[in-house]
Amino acid sequence: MLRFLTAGESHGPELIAIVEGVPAGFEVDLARINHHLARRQKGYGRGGRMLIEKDEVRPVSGIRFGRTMGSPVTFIIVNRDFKNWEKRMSADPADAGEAKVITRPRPGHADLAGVLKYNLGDIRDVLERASARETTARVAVGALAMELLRPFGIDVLGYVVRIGSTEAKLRTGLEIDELRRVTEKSQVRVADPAAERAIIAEIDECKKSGDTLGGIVEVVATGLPVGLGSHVQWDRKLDGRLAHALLSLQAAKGVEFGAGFKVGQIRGSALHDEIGYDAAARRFTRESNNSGGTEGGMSTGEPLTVRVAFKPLSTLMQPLKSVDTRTKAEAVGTIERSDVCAIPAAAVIAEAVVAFELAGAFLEKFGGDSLVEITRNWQGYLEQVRNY
Ligand code: EPS
Repeated sequence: MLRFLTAGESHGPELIAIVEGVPAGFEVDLARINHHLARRQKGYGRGGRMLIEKDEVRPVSGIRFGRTMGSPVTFIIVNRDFKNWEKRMSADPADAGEAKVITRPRPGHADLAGVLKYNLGDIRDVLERASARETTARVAVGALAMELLRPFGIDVLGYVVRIGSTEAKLRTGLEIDELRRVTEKSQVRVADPAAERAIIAEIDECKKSGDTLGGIVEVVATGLPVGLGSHVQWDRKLDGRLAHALLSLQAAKGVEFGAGFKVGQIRGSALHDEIGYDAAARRFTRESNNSGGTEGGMSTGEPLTVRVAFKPLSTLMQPLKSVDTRTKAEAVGTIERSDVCAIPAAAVIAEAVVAFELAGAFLEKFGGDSLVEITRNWQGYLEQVRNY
């Protein structure tokens, strides 16, 4: 079973991820992993923090001479900003007087529920871990998962389809490589230059007025074999697992596959993806992909398409009404340095999360402890499906 934990506070010394269940013999290119971390740092609308950080993994276990050994893989990522927070984030009780206690919770943030649940006096004890800084570790884990999917020709890409009031045209029909090339060049990860201009203007407007913007990202995965996940038990359904993982992302509020929420308004005759057979390729085909690549909780073999809606960031420079938790007097939410819009980064993060869940489902299907063993199982299954 592939699983991971992350640890670390936003302004603490380091972020850590431990990934367990990684089979042996897979090539891991740290430059590729760091490339994904750099992608996550980009995007129009970020605040000052991204000028301080330069995220890179330091591998401390599980990889030797560029290959996995079968043991847990641990990555450490340094928070460069920690040098500005050493006293305020110190583990030493002698430094307790250095911190300014935060008592004005931001509507929309983990602040209020967190201090009540954990019985904490200082909101910082909650916000440090609730922060989306944690997604750096998740991108490192997802990038490792991509290394596990790579030998099997599975490719995963995230991009932006909406920010605020602007919807980006999708340019359907683009191959994933071309979509990658186009969205990678965009400052907001869209494949639509007109939408990009409108989005940048809206971000600028929000920055001026102290507001924030949410949006929707889409992740597509190609090269999946039919049959990842299973219909037989609720917690083995691939779409269910993906939705769980994606909704665990900071600020994520909705997930949809394929035609998504529109399925409720389209007739069955128009919605379901009719089945054909390509005798030369010995494979079943589909005339559409409204399912988003899953039926019955299993991959269909068509591209997986999933979208995630993220709410606008809850740190507002024009703060909303709140209450001081100590005095119970009316107040406004705390102002912290933050971003106006982090949706371009969210596309990279959602992509990583999807990659991890797919790698987990792939390893469950084709099980084994080494690349050689898994490859044999995978090839045998593909042949079985072709001969069906
Ligand atoms: C975040 C607030 C900002 C963001 C941060 C997430 O950080 P800071 O308070 O240090 O300015 O930059 O995101 C990251 C640090 C990151 O690496 O993405 C928040 O409150 O969630």
